Order: sequence, then structure tokens, then C-alpha cells
Amino acid sequence: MDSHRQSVIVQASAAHHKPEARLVYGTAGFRTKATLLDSTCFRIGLIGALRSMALGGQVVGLMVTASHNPEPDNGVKMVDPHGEMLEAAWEPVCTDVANARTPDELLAALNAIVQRFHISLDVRPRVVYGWDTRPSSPALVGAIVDGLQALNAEMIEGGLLTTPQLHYLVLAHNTANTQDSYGKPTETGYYEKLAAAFLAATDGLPAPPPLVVDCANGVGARALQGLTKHLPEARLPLVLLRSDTETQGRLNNGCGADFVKTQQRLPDGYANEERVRPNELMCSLDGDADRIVFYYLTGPASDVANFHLLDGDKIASLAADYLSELVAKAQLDIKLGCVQTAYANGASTAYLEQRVPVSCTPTGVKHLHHEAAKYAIGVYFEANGHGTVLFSPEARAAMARAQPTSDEAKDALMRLRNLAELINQTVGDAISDMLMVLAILAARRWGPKEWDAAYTDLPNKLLKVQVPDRTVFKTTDAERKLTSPAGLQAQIDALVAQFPQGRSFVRPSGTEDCVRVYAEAASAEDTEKLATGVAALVEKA
Ligand code: 16G
Ligand code: MG
Repeated sequence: MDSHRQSVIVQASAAHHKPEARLVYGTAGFRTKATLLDSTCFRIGLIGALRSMALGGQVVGLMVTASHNPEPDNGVKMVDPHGEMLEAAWEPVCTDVANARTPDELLAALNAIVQRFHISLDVRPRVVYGWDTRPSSPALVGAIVDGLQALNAEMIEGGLLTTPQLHYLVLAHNTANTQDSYGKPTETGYYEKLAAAFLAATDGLPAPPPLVVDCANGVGARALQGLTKHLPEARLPLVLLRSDTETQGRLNNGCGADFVKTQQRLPDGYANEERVRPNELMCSLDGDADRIVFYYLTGPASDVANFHLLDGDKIASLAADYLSELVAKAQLDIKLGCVQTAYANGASTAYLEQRVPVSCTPTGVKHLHHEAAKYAIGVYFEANGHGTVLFSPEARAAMARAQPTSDEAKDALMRLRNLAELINQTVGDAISDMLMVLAILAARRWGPKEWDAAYTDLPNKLLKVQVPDRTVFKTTDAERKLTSPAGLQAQIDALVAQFPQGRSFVRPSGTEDCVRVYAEAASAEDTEKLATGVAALVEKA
């Protein structure tokens, strides 16, 4: 870089002092206590600009959020031009830049990027950025803006957004005024696209009953309010609960998709909510609305035995079953497959394998997304409710040229086309997934019980184990087996063999300093024994 640019960067960086802590760009980007992130955000502004320059000035995205994590945390992640996660090769690049200790080290790290990726400094970078409702977000956005300005980037302020909305904006900007236009590159454009697709997908079908939505007191509340302005209430009746984004301390606190999935119970205080009633479908979003889980009650909320979770595996099963039926009815010769992780309940995998090809990848959206892109139609969901359905160019072409001969085939083709419009193609999107589920349930004439009847989840348990050094835990086979510490996997296998339908695996967390243990078995009692037994083996290892 020329000396003028370098001195601008050094001057700007003086206002963004780097703390001692070492940060790593991981599955969720950078994520930690918000108080540690100012310099990281300044620097990711610089890297975002360089990434855009490396891609010839295509728009890249920066999102400030810590998703389901507690309110005092925050984070930032980068979005590539097609709305996908940052290319893996750039992750260590981000880590290097974030950890440079002096202005000289920072310049050296930046210059190394320019050289390695043959970046032409004549290209004007373009970056769109958004943020969630955390109190720390605006100041961190200010740091990003400083980084972008230091490299003279064209800045597109997205404002308060869900993570999937930011992904949408990136793709919409890069396809604007082309044949492949994904939609208007504005927040309103996002609502218009979803609303039109939902109306088309549910045309002529019974309107859904009111859906109670737990918004995690996060940005999803705002997005749902935005969406409902574009839809008649009769077509999408929503009851928004936990939608307080103003009161400090409420975000993800006793509510949200992560709470409901990990605790396997209703959000706190739901027993006192008048709108919470048996046999009605409900759902929870997470703090940045890229995850969703559903659930319903079969009796009073006060008894936890009446709570039934419809998680990411159930969403995948609903979608894969329905979409593969539509493909067959529409007489299309395209292959639909499903992608899960080791956390998928064994009962869901057994159900899916009877219907479609199923693959398993390591945890983290980018792994599932890449695998799903190998199918003509790829359904992917993590059990925790992260996921979407990808329609490949091949599938779209087949859908476009199909000439259905029967009324049934015509109807199936139309439904498939509408769902392909409705489902966010860039990343898992709680709001788009919610609409997809409602559209499928309406087409099936199903309530939550009928949906749940597909299979019965095996009892399962997730434990966290604190270990001195989690990096000694190394996995293979999509994280289903350990290769290190030596001998531990054999001990786990021996324990698992003692329990009917037993399955357990151990992996180091990518987002927290701990090791996670998953176990499932035919009975709740056995599951408990298996999980605690494996956790004890991990502690001794
Ligand atoms: C991140 C991932 C999520 C995964 C989780 C696992 C993305 C956008 N998010 O939040 O998909 O389930 O990490 O966390 O990829 P863990 O490694 O701590 O278990
Ligand atoms: Mg999230």
C-alpha cells in the first residue's frame, strides 16, 4: 500500500486500541465480550474493504451481532458476495489482522493480504453493514465505519437488521439490475419479496391459526413487525411475545430459540401468558433471527411433560418429505438430499433415510451449506434450528422448463416454484423458515400434532465439560469420532454398546471454551447414564 494510505490507517487505528486478549475468527466470526471488540471492529472494517477490492469491488457484508449469546457479548462476521459465509481461506487472515499488536504489525498484516490476493488498490470497495439490538452495537459500528473510511470504501448502511436480512442485502446488491436479481437491495425489498412469495405459496389454502412467536427480545421482533406491514393480518396472524428490545438485560434472557432448545421447555413466564394454549403451534427465534424452533403443548403449561419440541430436525423432516413429494408429483427428474450434523436426533436420520439421501457434516452453517449445494435441492438443518433449503441452478432450470401434463403435476410445480421464492437462498433465516413451515402445514392441513407424528425423538442430552485444554480433542468422521486423546474413543464405544439405541460423541466447542458431550438412547434414564458416563471419561482423559 502507498504511504498515504498507510499513514491514514495508522492515524485512524490510534483511536482503536487493541486489548491484550487474543481473538480468533471462528464459525461465528469474532465473538466475545463487547468491551473487547472495538479494535477488532475497526480492523474488520479494513479487511471488509480489502475483501471487496479482492473481488473486484463486489459488495461484501459486515454484521455486528452475538446471536443467542448474552446481551453483554457481541461479535462481528463477514458475508461474501453471494450472501454466503466468508471463504475459509480468509478466516486466518482476519485472525492475523485482529491480533497485530503494533501499528507496524497491523500494516504488515494488511500488506501481506494485498500481496497474497493480488489486490488492485485502484478498485473502490463497497461494503454493506448491519447490526442487532445490543446496546453495544452502535459504538462497534462506529469502529467499523472508521475502518471502512480509512480505505475509502463506499459504505452502505443497512441499519438494525437480522443476520439473514444482511445476507439478503449483500446478494441483492450484487445481483441488482441483472437477470439474476434476487430482490430490491433494501430492507423493504426483503419484506416485499417474502410477503409476495408467502401469499403465492398459500394461495387458496386455509389461513394459518395465530402463531405465538417468542422474539427473544431481539431484532427479529422488529423484522416481524416490518413484515406484517406487507401482509394482510388474516393471511399471517402473529402474536409477538418477548419483543422488548428497549429494556436492557432482556435479550435472550429466559427466552429465544437457544434457551428453548437447550432447556427443552417453554420460555420463562409463558405459563402466565394468556395467548399460550394447548395444541397451538408456537415458535422461538434467536437474538439475530437466523434460528427457529417450534413447539406446542398437549396440556397445561405448568407441567413440563406437556411440552413438545419441533426442532431443526423436525423442520428438515417436514421440508424434505413435502418437497420430495412435490418433485415426484411435478414429474421432475431432480435429486433432493438432506444434510444434518451429528447432533441430529437418530430418529430423524432414520426417518429421512427412508425417503431421501442424507449426509452428515461437521457443525457450523458453512459446512452444511456447502454440502447441501451438491444436491439439486438441498435441505439442511442443524438440530438447533439453523438451516434452509437450497435450490440449485439446475433445479431452477428444470422447474422453469417443465411442461406438466396433469392438473396434479401443474399444481405441484407451482407450489415448488413458490417455495423456492419464499425460502432464503443465502443462509438459514428464522423468518423465511417460519413462513415455509406455515405454508407446508397449510398445504398438508396439519397442526403441530400431525407434524410431530412423523417420528418420535429419542431421548437426548447435551453436556458441557470444562477441560484444561480443549484443543487436544480432535475429531474425524464429521465429528462423530475422536482421534485424540488416544484411547478415549474406544472407551466411549464400549460404554455406548451397553445401551439400546445408544449413540454418543464428543467434540470441542467452536464458540466456547469447553468440550461438548452428546448422548441419546432408547430411554431417558439410559440417556442420562450414557451422557454422564461419557462426560466422566472426558474429565479423566
Ligand atoms: C455457531 C454456528 C452454529 C453452530 C454453533 C455450534 C454459524 C452461523 N453458527 O453458532 O451453526 O451450531 O456455532 O457451537 O455457523 P459450538 O461449536 O459451540 O457447539
Ligand atoms: Mg443466530
